[in-house]
Amino acid sequence: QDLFEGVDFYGVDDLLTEEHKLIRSSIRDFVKKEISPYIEDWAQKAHFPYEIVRKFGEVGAFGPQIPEEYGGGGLDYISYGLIMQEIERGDSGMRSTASVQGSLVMYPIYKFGSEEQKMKYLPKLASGEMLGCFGLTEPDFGSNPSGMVTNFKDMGDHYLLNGAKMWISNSPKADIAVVWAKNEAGRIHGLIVERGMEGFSTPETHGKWSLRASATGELVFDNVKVPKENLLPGKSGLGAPMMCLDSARYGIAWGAVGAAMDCYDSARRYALERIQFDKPIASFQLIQKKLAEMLSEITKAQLLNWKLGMMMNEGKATTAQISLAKRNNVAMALDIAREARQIHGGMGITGEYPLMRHMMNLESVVTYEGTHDIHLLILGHEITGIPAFK
Ligand code: TGC
Ligand code: FAD
Repeated sequence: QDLFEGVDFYGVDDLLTEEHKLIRSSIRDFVKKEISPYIEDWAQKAHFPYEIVRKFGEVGAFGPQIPEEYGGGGLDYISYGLIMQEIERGDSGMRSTASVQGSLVMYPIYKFGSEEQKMKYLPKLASGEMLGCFGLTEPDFGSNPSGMVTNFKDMGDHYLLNGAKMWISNSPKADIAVVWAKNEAGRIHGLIVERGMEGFSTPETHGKWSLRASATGELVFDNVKVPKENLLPGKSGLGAPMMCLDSARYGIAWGAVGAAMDCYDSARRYALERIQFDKPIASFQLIQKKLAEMLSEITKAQLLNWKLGMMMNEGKATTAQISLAKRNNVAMALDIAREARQIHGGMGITGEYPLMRHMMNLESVVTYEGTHDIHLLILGHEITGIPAFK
């Protein structure tokens, strides 16, 4: 049974509105009912539960920050963060499905798309009638996306797209892909590629030890004819996908706190119940130290998220501020998952408890959307004015 009630040592709830709390409790209930009872089984079997897509649509998990006129939730960034936090409390792979759809597929169509593109895709993506994915990373260009070789040529009445993307969340099941590719002049543009276009395939990536309940795959383009109206007209250059990443990284900063809370909550309960040397292990100082440090780090991360969310609401948050939160909170969650796993002793390696699953998931989260070290370099750039990437 899922007994989770949230972690709030500093009364961070006082900073939330009644609407924020209602949204959080509806997503928390959704996770308890639709994700927690099944997630271990899905993860053990490396099964992506496709039916969750419609359910996420119904509960408002897709594009909560997109205006209502396009089917989104019309909510603020604190609400968006809370939704990501609650879903990732259930599982990082489930949060991936939701955050890719909202921040990496709906956001670029909303921000850079034509009115026709917005009306055609956004309501269906919001409701879960359609699933999308985001293709930036390539086999030879991960941290350095500006080197991408996927390209399109202007053939007069259409574009001809060639290349391949790798490590793409949702790709094996996606109806559309927002793909970043270079034109003949080497300028990066976004294109909407639809399943069924000739020469477009999405082979699944198997054998992952992480995000096992999320479907990951490639995007392969072999002379794909893309209609001209599928180019996102609003922005070109690397800045366009990077703006999407700002929004998604923000959601991850909140999501990671959800995973950390779940590990802490499980460790606290287990430590109080598990007897060794005739006492609950919670009575030993070393266990108390672990729990106290977990609570301290979660509390700091909650405050960081809330302030960052307020800056996002005002449109003032910078890429470096988002990097700081993504980097800090994911590393914090990974450390807590490892410590919580130890508190559970041997039981911690089983699917009876969520620790090992969170821990393995977070190894992806600390890598995708910019690795831990790339975010450090983004901060280094901000501090010194000197980019150290190349
Ligand atoms: P750099 O020279 O710094 O910038 C190139 C151009 O882009 C502009 N720009 C931004 N614009 C708006 N917002 C941002 N956040 C921006 N960041 C950069 C910049 O101003 C410049 O514009 P212009 O007009 O001067 O040309 O670029 P660089 O090539 O040196 O690379 C910088 C670096 C390393 C920081 C960046 O490329 C990076 O962040 N790399 C990490 C790649 C990454 O995060 N990939 C994520 C792939 S998607 C994913 O992982 C989804 S997982 C989802 C899930 O399952 O939940
Ligand atoms: P590399 O860039 O090869 O990095 C390898 C190592 O080198 C890292 O430790 C890195 O920090 C380090 N490194 C690289 N450059 C430097 C430098 N200049 N200085 C110091 N160290 C450096 N991408 C998408 O486009 N869409 C998705 O939906 C998506 N989903 C994903 C899902 C999963 C499960 C995973 C694992 C990845 C996903 N990604 C996705 C890709 C992800 O964004 C990349 O894996 C990530 O950006 C890192 O790229 P890479 O794996 O090629 O590693």
